[in-house]
Amino acid sequence: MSASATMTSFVSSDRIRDQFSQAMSAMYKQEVPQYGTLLDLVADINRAALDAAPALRDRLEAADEMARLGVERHGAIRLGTPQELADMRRIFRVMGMHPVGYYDLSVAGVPVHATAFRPVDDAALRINPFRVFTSLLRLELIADPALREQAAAILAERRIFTPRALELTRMCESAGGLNEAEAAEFVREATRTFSWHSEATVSHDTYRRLLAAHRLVADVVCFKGPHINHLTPRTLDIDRAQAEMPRRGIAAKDVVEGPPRRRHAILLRQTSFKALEEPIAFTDHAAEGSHTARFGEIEQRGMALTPPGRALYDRLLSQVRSAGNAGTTAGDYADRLAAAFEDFPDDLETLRTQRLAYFRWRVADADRLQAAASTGAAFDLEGLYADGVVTVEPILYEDFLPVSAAGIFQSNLGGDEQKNYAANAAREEFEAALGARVADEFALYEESHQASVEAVRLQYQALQPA
Ligand code: OOG
Ligand code: NI
Repeated sequence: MSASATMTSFVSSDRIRDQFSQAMSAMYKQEVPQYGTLLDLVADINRAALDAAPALRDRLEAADEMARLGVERHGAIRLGTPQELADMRRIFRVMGMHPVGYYDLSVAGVPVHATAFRPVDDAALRINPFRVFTSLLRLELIADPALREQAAAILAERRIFTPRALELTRMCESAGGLNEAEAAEFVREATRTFSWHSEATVSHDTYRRLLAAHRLVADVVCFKGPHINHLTPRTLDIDRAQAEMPRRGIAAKDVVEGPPRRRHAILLRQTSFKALEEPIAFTDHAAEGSHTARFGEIEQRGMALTPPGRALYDRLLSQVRSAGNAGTTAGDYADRLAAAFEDFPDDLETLRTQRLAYFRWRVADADRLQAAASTGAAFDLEGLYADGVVTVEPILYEDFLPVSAAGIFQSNLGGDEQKNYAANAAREEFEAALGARVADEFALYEESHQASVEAVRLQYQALQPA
């Protein structure tokens, strides 16, 4: 068989990811029926938001976000060993998902560090932006050496991927793709890694000791695999979603994480419902227990910020949350948050000219572009913009926020324990375990911005007289 004949039979990684995200959603709906309620709620709110604001629909369509909105989700998993993380990267790569960003959660008292596996190029993001927030347990943060060793020994025994999932991954790596039947099988096999197991791999006593070290340690170490712990649809109005949850019998988290409500949304706002208490059987059958890990989350996405924009966001947020302030639980949190963010410009032109956010350029009026180019004048982007020939759209934020992630972890670990670890980011160890560097999110947004400028320039130049 010729190379090209083989090539044409490959399913694109974008389609495999799309199928995988749908399979995960179907599985989670079966496992956690409340997630299905959440999907209905978000679909209702998105429909109402679009009906109420035709301009919003136009803007989403112009930014190529309409088609992906209904399929858009993110999920989260927690891994136990460097080998699991390395294999996870290979499996996600089959689906066109690559590690972006490094998140140190130890600062927030959670003994993990993480990355987000997601598609990175604009075309792939348009098809299905499925992302998985992937944490790696940091056993070195467990204080008791005996318990630490026991946890490592338990993790060393488990195999979280099916042999066939790994075999199909190797086939994809060596051949350069998977055919239709292989891709379908790959999706089935990969999905199994993230399913729920109500039998723990340890005795009740071991579970209790690991739980005492940190609830998250028990969640990672005591099970056969990294059950998906939430899936998150994207809403166009998170405040309405937050208000609607209790009306549909869902116990919502107290506050929405992230920036306040604004005219022009920035970054990411998130809320969740409390983790379910699920019955667990232990190996010694000594006792029936329960475990709380799995929950549902809703997000609203806004524009990606540049490094100065992000620094401003971080400064304003920490001002609201710093010592001396009553933290997020106080009843006036939303008001204090809104007050602090009055210092963050909320009109697109200021955000653009002060370089606080990333924008994508596009031609607004092809006839006038032609007219401008035919004069032979040199390409002048700002001039064309001032004349309304080209326009900009904010670039959507595709990543996560460490402070918000910590809030999501905490509100779902059950109990109100607060462990304190010294802040110690260990990005190099994480990348060594991963077997790759994580991509820089800012570089990706900058690339997307530059590519849009280039595309407009090429269109202009093609219309210029020879
Ligand atoms: C991950 C929590 C972080 C988010 O959306 O920020 C997260 C976890 O609980 O494992 O999913
Ligand atoms: Ni999440």
